Amino acid sequence: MKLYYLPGACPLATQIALEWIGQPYEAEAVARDQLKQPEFLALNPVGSVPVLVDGNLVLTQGSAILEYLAEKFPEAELMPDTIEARADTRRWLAFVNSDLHKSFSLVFGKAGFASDAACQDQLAASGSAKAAQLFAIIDKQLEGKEWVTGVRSVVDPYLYTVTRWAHAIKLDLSGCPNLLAFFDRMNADAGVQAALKAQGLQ
Ligand SMILES: N[C@@H](CCC(=O)N[C@@H](CS)C(=O)NCC(=O)O)C(=O)O
Repeated sequence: MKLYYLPGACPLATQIALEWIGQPYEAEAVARDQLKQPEFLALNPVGSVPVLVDGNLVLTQGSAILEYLAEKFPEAELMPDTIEARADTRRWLAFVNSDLHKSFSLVFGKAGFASDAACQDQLAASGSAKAAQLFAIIDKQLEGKEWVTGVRSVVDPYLYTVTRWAHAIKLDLSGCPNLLAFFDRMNADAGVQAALKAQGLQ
């Protein structure tokens, strides 16, 4: 298995999951300017990471990759057994992937949505405000829980990754004590530390 990533971007979630799974894999950093070059576009026509290559399978979209890994390696217990618990896990995965991650796209990818500097600032401000609202929701969900759904799952590395972004843009998370405690626990996790080290982030 081979993971293509940009250091600290959303494939960090995939790499943490791979570390938790504990099977051999390779990881290759892709330079940002390579993402839109023909060689990489042949892997992912969108020109974004993560991309996971496993034998003949070339898989894109972080949430699909996380679910694939959880299904391929059930012994890692990153997806629960019952249909209801799996649905709940997918719901929080979608929340992080489609809602939280997307609000950061307005911050980090603002130049892709507007050319005017004032519009870009407005987009970044709206994205940050939306992220803050969404973090407050997931903070409530984490109340009394070690993991987002109550048990460790593919959601946790993704939430950790976007919370790193929140810290990077100095988003005020002081009203989210459960999220901050979750972030500290994840920082202390051996798999998280291994993934950070592999991506040159510590
Ligand atoms: N919908 C995709 C989005 C992936 C995505 O936004 N990747 C970012 C990094 S977090 C990226 O590659 N950005 C570089 C670019 O789009 O040029 C997914 O969930 O995997």
